[in-house]
Amino acid sequence: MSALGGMHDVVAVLPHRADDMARLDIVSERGEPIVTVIGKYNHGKSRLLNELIGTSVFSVADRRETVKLAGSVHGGVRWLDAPGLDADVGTEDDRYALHAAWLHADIRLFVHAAKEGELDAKELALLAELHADGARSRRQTLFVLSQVDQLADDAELQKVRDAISAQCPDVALHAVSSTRYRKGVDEGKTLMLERSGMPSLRAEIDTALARVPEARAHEAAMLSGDMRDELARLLATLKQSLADSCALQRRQRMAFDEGLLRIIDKVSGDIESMLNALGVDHASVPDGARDAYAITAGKLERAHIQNAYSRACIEIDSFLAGQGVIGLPSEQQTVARALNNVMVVVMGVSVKFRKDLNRMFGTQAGRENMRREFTHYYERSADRQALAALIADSARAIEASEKAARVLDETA
Ligand SMILES: Nc1nc2c(ncn2[C@@H]2O[C@H](COP(=O)(O)OP(=O)(O)O)[C@@H](O)[C@H]2O)c(=O)[nH]1
Ligand SMILES: [Mg+2]
Repeated sequence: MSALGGMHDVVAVLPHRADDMARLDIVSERGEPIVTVIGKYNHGKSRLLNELIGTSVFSVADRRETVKLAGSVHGGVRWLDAPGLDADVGTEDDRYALHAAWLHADIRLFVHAAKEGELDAKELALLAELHADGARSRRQTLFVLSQVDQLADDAELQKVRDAISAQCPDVALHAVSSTRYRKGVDEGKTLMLERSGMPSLRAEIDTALARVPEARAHEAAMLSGDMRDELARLLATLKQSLADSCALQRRQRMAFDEGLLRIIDKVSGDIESMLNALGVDHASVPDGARDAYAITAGKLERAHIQNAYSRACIEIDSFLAGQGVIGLPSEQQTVARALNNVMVVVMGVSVKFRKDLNRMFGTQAGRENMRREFTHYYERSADRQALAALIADSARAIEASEKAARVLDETA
């Protein structure tokens, strides 16, 4: 059961914080403190846990045995047996279990068998990582030098201690032998029991356990504080970019509105002067059959009007093209490509009569209609739509981040 509602809301916004959220969830649950063994396989991890608990819960073998993360609660502590840390046998399951061990542990028992002597590169790297994490999270790591009965004598043990201390100077080594401990318990040999190192390791673990509540509180505050800071920075960035996009959207629209008014006024003015210069209206006088091949006054005027109209359309069209209104929105397009043109849709293909030009350019209603229609297509153009989508995305991201921030605020 998760202690944190809305964990997904945070991970959705900060995906790289999934582990931190999982850890925050664990420390917020206020379950038993968790002690986990970590180290290479066959170094006596499972057996160590069994002896610490006092019963054989975890399977011990010379083979590589512990694959899954196994856990057991004893004396108010959850003990976790992690799979061995071995590069050559690292399956997907192992990595998952190791990862889980890392996430769950409040106290890490780093186990290294004495007979192996020095730490190898992989162990050193892990130990360094554990200590770096400990400095940040206050999670504790105890170094257990295991199976010390396998060394010939105390001088041998001292050699191993010296070698490891040279590798990691600030680390306290807890030398133990599970075999000696078992023998001491079974045969009632107090000295053997003391020499197993297990009672003093157990005392160290108890001291560390006493510090877990304080460490968890620190870790919870640190994790939620870090993530809230990160969210606050993210929100500031998102809000700034939303504000920038909205300002750009307004600026573009103002420039378009101004430009469109100017061009409509200009072409309307040109057409008005052209119409004023014309004399008698010949265009509306229909041509008779005998005029089929003659140049009539009516034909001339119609050609004149069509010319003026085309010029006006070209001027408006080039303004629109400069504003990114290139063609019709995709859902409005037809198979006839020549018709996929905003000018054609708004203005029609041809105009032959003075009254048509007047209706379009000479009246307030006609000019208002052009303004409304062209503005509509401007807002439907690709660039404007992309900007609107960007704004919608930013708004959604801000909403999601604010939701995540509320979840984290509840943990504070
Ligand atoms: N001599 C000796 N053998 C041990 C000791 N602890 C564990 N072993 C043996 O080492 C082998 C591996 O132990 P295990 O706990 O399964 O190691 P793990 O793979 O790290 O979990 C087993 O055969 C254990 O019986 C110890 O303190 N002394
Ligand atoms: Mg094991």
